[in-house]
Amino acid sequence: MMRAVCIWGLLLLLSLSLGWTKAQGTNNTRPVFYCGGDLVADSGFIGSEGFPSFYKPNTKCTWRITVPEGNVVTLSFRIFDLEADSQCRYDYLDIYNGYSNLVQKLGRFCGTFRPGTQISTTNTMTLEMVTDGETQTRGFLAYFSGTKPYTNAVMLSLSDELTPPSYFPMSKGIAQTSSPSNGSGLPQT
Ligand SMILES: [Ca+2]
Repeated sequence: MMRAVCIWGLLLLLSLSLGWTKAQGTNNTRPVFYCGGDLVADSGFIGSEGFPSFYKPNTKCTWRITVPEGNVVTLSFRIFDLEADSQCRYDYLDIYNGYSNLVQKLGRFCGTFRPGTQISTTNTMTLEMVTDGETQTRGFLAYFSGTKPYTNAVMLSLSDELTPPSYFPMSKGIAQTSSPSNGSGLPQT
């Protein structure tokens, strides 16, 4: 009887300590960014190795994003800071429309100008970051999410409609004719 109690006590202690260590592991909310990897999720953050610390020289990191089947990958950059060059010859980030670097390239990016939102046509997207031996900066931080293809189409067409047409300037003349001018010349005494 005494032995049974001891075993149960031991098991309880064991499960508590296991639960505690597990909680410690998951409580760490700040994500750690590695050089490449497979990201399979509905959504999440992706960043250059060691972000927000400076990235490393002479590296080539490849990330593959996979969102649920039937969705497309929408990638929006929060921070972008790679060594600047007009032709992105030194450090750059390539984004591919699929699960490898052999498919259509959506773009090559470098410098500090934040790229626009990247959207794939399937549920996968590949990012490849290459750095040379000199000059490192902060790198990038982006948020990816799986979205329905038609949602993106609606959003894009909406944003087109909301953009005011540039061929219709708001001239000052129109504003002046609409301002009230009645009562002028008639003193209220
Ligand atoms: Ca560099």
